[in-house]
Amino acid sequence: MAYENIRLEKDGPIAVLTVDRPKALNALNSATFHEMDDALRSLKDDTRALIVTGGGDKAFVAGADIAEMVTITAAQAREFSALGHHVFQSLENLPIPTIAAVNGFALGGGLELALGCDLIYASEKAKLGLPEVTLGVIPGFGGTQRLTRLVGRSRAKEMLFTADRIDAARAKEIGLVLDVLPADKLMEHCRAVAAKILKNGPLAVAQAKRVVEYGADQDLRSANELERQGFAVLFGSEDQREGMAAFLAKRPAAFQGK
Ligand code: CO8
Repeated sequence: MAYENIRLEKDGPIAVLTVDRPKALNALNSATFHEMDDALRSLKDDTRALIVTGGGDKAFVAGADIAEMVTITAAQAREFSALGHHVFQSLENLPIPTIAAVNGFALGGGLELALGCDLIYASEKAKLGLPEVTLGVIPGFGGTQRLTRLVGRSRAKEMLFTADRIDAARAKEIGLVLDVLPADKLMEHCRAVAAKILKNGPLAVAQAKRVVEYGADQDLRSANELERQGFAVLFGSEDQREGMAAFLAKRPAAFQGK
């Protein structure tokens, strides 16, 4: 599939998905979602980390495309919402670490996109918010739920009700972004984090992601059971033998992802 609204670039084991409609501040229309869906499906086993960012120098993603939504019916809104949910859920389900490099405005659907990633880093220029109530709607791509799980109900409600755009420093303060970088260092930082993760056992990283994600929705006992299973499964892998043998031999591990 040829892409008109996104770019997918490979840099060794790291892929970078850029939402690239700078004239509309990278707003997410249906075509963009379909391209993102295709891009996520196209990732092969040799991609071991994904960075998501926005094209141009102003926005990560300024939301769902308001021009596309202005006249849609409730049924079409349900469809559009389902499409966004599907794509962000696919992102969350990837067995590799995903990193949002929030390089500018991350509003509405843009913040929801970042929330679908495992780790969120922001540039000093970033502004984050959920302005949907100013448009007479609410987030429709998982934002009400993922933001609440990340920062707690009270802060999430504050952002949802006030529609305030917060800066990156404030977003870090409330636990929404992990770190704030100068604009020209953001991608470098995200690549460095990805590279650090890539040194570790890929099956172990995937299990860690899986048990955190699935466990977060469960009671502690069930979640701990998931951890026990994930832990045990890894003892059937060559990576576990290699990781522990390398430690004892005082050499770096050479993980194969097997
Ligand atoms: N959708 C469509 N076009 C957009 C969007 C958007 N979300 N954001 C910006 N644009 C366009 C502008 O219309 C403008 O186009 P043009 O040059 O043709 O007039 C261009 O991008 C540049 O934008 P501005 O001139 O407004 O740039 P400023 O620097 O003055 O302002 C802002 C930047 C503050 C980011 C401003 O553009 C803005 O407020 N954008 C809208 C932000 C917003 O409200 N986002 C939330 C949208 S709703 C949503 O994301 C979730 C809905 C839930 C989905 C449910 C499914 C049914």
